[in-house]
Amino acid sequence: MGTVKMLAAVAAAATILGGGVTLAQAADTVLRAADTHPNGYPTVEAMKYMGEVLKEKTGGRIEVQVFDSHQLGEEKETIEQTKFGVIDLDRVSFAPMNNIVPETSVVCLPYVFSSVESFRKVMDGPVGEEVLKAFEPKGYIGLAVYDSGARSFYNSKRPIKTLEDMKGLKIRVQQSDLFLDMVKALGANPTPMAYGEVYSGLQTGLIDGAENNWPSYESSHHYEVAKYFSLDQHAQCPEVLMMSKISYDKLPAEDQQAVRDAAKESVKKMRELWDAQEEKSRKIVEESGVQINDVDKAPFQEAMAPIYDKYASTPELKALLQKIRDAQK
Ligand code: GTR
Repeated sequence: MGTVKMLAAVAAAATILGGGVTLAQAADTVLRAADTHPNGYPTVEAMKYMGEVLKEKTGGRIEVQVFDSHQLGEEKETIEQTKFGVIDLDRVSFAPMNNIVPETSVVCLPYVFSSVESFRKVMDGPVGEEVLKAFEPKGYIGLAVYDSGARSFYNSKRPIKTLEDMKGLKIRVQQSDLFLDMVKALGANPTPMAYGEVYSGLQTGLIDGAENNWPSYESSHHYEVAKYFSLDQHAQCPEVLMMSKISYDKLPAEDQQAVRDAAKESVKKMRELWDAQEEKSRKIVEESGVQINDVDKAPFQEAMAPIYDKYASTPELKALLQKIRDAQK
């Protein structure tokens, strides 16, 4: 077999074996993209879509190769690797960026958005742009904000109806001081842990519960080992699609713009996928016998209110919080 033919065969085999992975033959640049979620999850699909748009915009010169299911590491690790240009594109939650980009904490503050509509309205406007821009001095290009619904608590012990029910529960949180403080303020014991370790943590009783949205609760199978889901919806902490500044700076200006445009175009796609997935995941969870309850949110909101001062501490962050509030009026 000639070298070219052999390469083609290898590429074809890799395409089959790698699931969603496509190997570019003609592309000059292949951007390596990381996501913790499995193939088919809205964020993964949105990133693949972004790759298709980008390929089209650059006449096939740039492709995106998506590594799903935390193949490239847990979020904390991919964030570090992205900083050094080992990973080009990274899709992570705002939460593990909270300690790096303080503006993201303001967006993740408890009950800062009154609804999904107001979240979308705010993030589509100047506030969204301001927050994405804040990634840059830290070594990342913030390309797009993706939906992530609302996060609620779930656990293996009891339904959470009042603050009293939170007392003493060991709750896994993302690696974020804000989330640590939120859980503390509610009287529970926060345990920071990587996403990939939560299932076994729940199973072995190392933790009693965690918090997340419907699609993550379902796709991670946490609902099989933590059967009480309490709809307190404490945070609408979104996802970010970001690029390594090192990788970005290597591209000519025209391609940089194409990356930005492709990412922006994927937001609409992500929302369609998200809305459908939320419904689907909720149904799967409901049918599995999970006990779901509503929560009177007022006492939760009140208990967490003091956190606002800590995370909207500087005049700039206070101003950002005010803009988020004003944009919802
Ligand atoms: C999900 C988010 C993931 C990850 C996960 C977690 O909602 O999409 O990127 O951050 O939460 O709780 O670690």
